[in-house]
Amino acid sequence: MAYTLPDLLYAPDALEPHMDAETVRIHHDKHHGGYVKKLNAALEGHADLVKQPIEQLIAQAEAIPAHIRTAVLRNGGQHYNHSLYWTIMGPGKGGEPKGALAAAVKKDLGGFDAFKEKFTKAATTQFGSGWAWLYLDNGILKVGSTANHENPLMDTCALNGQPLLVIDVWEHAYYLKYRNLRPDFIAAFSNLINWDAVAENFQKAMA
Ligand code: MN3
Repeated sequence: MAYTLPDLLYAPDALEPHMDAETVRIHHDKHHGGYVKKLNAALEGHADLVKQPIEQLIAQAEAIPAHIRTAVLRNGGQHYNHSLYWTIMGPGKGGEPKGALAAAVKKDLGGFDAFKEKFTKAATTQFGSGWAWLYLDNGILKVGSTANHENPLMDTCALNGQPLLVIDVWEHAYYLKYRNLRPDFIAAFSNLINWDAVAENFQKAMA
């Protein structure tokens, strides 16, 4: 048993022109694939840990033996974050949330424009490598960012809750096409957000 790299739900060139095929290919196969390999290597001889869903594995730092904790949280966090990232994008997406999610965005964040502003700011101002999130904290939608591999599922993270939507702002996510222009990548990303998938994550998190 081992953790596996999930297949993309679309062709690598399907997100053009907002995200180029070469970035998607390298990012998925090499970067995400590399985290999965390193995660499995760190967990060799720990079959009890490997049988947990990735969400559970990374949630409690103290439950991971100290000598492999850093490697498991880093690579396991990256495995979880990227797995979510691929599923909340799609070709011909973008637009705005509908239904219950739209209502919650209005109630908790002040509406879609306010969400967009908060999310863009979180992604733009994250210093160095990291992620920006829309997540559910005790039934309340929140926006925030994390450094490196961290995510709101981890009890070691400053944010707490269930991740719904994420953008990768590591340079490997955009540098081939956007070079140093992270804000241009973040703006283009809004054309890729699969709000139906985010709404599904919202429903599950509310249940
Ligand atoms: Mn990445």
